[in-house]
Amino acid sequence: MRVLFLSGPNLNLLGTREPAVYGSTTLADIEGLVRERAKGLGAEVDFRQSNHEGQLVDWIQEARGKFGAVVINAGAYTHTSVAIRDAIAGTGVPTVEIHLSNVHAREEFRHQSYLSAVCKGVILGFGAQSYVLGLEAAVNLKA
Ligand code: CA2
Repeated sequence: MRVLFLSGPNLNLLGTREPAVYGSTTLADIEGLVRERAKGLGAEVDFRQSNHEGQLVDWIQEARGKFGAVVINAGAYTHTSVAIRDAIAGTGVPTVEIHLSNVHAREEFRHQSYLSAVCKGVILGFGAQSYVLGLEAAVNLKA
């Protein structure tokens, strides 16, 4: 299966700031972990990051017919973006929502996700492993 990984705003800063919240692993390190696991699962992975909401929407739309699943950490857009929610719902590509941190143990404004209701499921709170678990969930999705 081909799986598209999308990471949203500021996740390019991982490993460089706020290590107490997000750890010291960089997004490139996480991509390496995901690619290693993908080999074992026989999955093909495309790994992208953008700080721009519209770019994420474009990539979700383009996933239709090209990827079997999307795994998305939309970052702060999780809590604000009707546009990303509509893109996930509109394209119909099965999507797994992931987060590094346990957003429910954090500020109230992070407790709401506009995406969860249109995703197959949600994985959160496991740091870099959330991405690997997201891949495992994606390859095991039943249509
Ligand atoms: O826990 C997650 O994965 C989040 O999606 C991360 C987002 C946050 O807004 C969500 O509520 C939960 C923030 C990503 C920003 O990452 C940074 C990394 C290093 C330094 C600054 C920001």
